[in-house]
Amino acid sequence: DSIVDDERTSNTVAALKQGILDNLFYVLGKRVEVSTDMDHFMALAYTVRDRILARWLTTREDYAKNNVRTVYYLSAEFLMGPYLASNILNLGIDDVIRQAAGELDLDLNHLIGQESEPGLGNGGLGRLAACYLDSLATLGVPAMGYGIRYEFGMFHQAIRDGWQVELTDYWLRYGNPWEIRRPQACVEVGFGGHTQSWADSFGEYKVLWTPDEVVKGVPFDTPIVGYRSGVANTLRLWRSEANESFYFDRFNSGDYEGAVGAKIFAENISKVLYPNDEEIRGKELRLQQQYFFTSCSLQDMIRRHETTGHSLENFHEQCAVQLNDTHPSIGVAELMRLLVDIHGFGWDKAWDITSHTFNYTNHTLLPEALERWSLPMFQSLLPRHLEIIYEINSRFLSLVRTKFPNDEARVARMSIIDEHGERYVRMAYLACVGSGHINGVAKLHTELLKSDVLRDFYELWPEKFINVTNGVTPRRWLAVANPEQSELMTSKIGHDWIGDLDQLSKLERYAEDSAFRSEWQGVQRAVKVRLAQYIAAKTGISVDPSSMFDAQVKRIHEYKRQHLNVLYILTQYYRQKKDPTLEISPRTFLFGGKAAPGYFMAKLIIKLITSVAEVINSDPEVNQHLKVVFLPDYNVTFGQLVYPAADLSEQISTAGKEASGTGNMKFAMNGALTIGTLDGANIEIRDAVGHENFFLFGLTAAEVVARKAAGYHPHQIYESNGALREVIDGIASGRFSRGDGSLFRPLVDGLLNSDPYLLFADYQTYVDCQDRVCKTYRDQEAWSKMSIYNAARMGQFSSDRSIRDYCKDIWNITRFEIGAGL
Ligand code: 26Y
Repeated sequence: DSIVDDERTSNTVAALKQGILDNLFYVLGKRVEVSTDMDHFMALAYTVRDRILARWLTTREDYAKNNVRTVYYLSAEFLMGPYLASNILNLGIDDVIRQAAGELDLDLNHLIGQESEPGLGNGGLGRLAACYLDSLATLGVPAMGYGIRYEFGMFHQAIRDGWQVELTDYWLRYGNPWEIRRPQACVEVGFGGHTQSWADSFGEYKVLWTPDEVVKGVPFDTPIVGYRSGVANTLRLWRSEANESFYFDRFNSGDYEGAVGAKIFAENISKVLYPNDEEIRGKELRLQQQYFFTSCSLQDMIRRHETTGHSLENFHEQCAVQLNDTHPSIGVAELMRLLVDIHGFGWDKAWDITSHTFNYTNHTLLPEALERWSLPMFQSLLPRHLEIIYEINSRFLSLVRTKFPNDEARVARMSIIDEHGERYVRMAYLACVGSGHINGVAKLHTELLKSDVLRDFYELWPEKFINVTNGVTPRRWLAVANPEQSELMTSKIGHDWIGDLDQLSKLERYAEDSAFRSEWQGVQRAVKVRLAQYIAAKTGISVDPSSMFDAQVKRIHEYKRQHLNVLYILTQYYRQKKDPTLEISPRTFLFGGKAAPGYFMAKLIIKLITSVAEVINSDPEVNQHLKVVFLPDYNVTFGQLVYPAADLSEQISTAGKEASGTGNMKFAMNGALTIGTLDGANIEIRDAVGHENFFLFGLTAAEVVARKAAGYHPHQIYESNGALREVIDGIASGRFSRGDGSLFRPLVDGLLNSDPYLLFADYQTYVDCQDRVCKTYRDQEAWSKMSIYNAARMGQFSSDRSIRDYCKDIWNITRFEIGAGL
């Protein structure tokens, strides 16, 4: 195999050992005697990267040679997680690496633990992008991810006095061994300024945009290795830097403040990830970030397209651009600008290319998460783009008028410019108008897009709408995260499931095999012991691995209802206090997740969890049965520990609010049972694993709407439900806040007076369902059976399936031959 077999990078144990030692000396400049764990991690990471480079370059050459249509995945977030273990698995060099490390007296697992993850995303949306890159490379799809190389990623969360405290994430502190800076491929991006228009000598309307600021985008490339596919695609992240000529011009003319200001402006753009999900704040810097990386990426695509000898007229035939939510949707206007202003296309031709290039994935139904930018801000930052958007809008609204005559209300509803009050640009509408396909991320979500959020667009263009249910990569979330379960599965059905998750169905017959079930239980136990040790080390809390591990890990949000979980915990607590002889099955409630720094209620929910934990964990009357743990700083790395160890997965959002969820899939694949509502992908998971293997409760999305329409009165539920009243009164009394009755007042009052996420409406069915969970868990044989059926039936939730769907239904990519034979 020519691509890996030169002496320096062969995969023999001897060559790997030599590689580690060479990298330690020549790259890190350290002698073995004084090297640290971090040095060893770095040396190993470079040694693995050395094994990636040949196939990375070969992949690129193969794509160029074969003239392939390429997918460009534009995302403001890529939550990649640590690379080392995943790269080792995907390269298929686990055994030799482990041996080479061992012979150098290095513990591979310990080295893997040294890597600090690039937290360049908030949660679900960013992690989905990462899973999709893994699947694209695994399937050999010509693809590239484009995003921002934030200097500071998602903040680290500490818990002090029960409250969340945010700490800076300086993930680049020790350097990043996976990336390569490519200064020769840098591009320029303008901001602000003004436009001038004139008619040229042919009478054509021309526009010149003169920006106030020009910044440089410098690409940093990271290889994305496919699972045993021989392919390595690229994740290209842009860093903003000062443009030297701009800087020196001002400096030389004595404008020192201007020079320094320009430098600060430029360097600020890729400085930090906004830690808000699902709630927009019209911050100018955020729009700068979005335009910056989108413009860099489109310019880069055009350059690549032209250097491979293609005419820009065929751009849309060679390039499929996927918009990961509206964050890169300014790209629609930017591609028009590039084609019309820079490359001299007429409007109609440019629009034909643009509208056949983009596709838009929507990830949310929450109205507060739909991005809008105020016109004055947009105008001052992107004056030319606003003109273009007006033109797009005016042509679009003519179409609406033709299709729906005499319906000006509809025209106003659909306008890309929201004329109400302070006037805004509606980015989701720009994305819809500029895209060939619009997709939701689970069946219910797509249906709700069509009937609700994007209903007018569905009525205009029904053929644009399509569902692609999310998926997650079984490489990271099973093979890497859960080696114990993976080995057991492989011992029965071989290892093909890693690249073809439908193979897991071969495990079904083992559900009825009691010998296999006891092996399954042994594995689960071992994984739980591993997590218990970690919890003890991190928090000092000792948890019992034979108790049920009940986990809710995800961003803290009212719609996700972590506080509903707390209401159940307190219900159990009161039951136990009243009757200490009550036999309740021991449970460990695990929480993890970050709150957006400005989201007061989410922070108060964290404080509620930690306050309840303090009381319960220190009460000897209950702490034999109940433990509550809030694990600080939940991230991908920690997810890899918790998904495998959970017995029960909490997916309890208000129906109609969670677009899909992906944690639900990671848990179920790892054999956890789900307690959940009919929301997002829960519905499809339940259908796949069998209704009898899923704990369902709660109102449906339609019932939620009806209930609110009929007038919802949470206070009445409180009055009539004694157990709920006791819990709410307990929280309000200060019993869990050292006597401070005012602390949780905002939370309690919010529930009593409005309860927008219907916790009270779902409370009793949730408690009843939890009681069924307890009863089932007491029968370990029955539980294991259900657990095995869950794992065995999760094939369709592999991101490989999602990516095949995108290829077939959206990107029109049918060829997967690149690299497949390598
Ligand atoms: C506009 C800005 C504030 C913003 C930033 C991040 C808005 C939204 C987000 C992130 C959204 C997100 O993570 N959504 C989640 O996407 C997952 C992948 O599709 C879904 O599984 C999940 O239900 C959805 O909440």
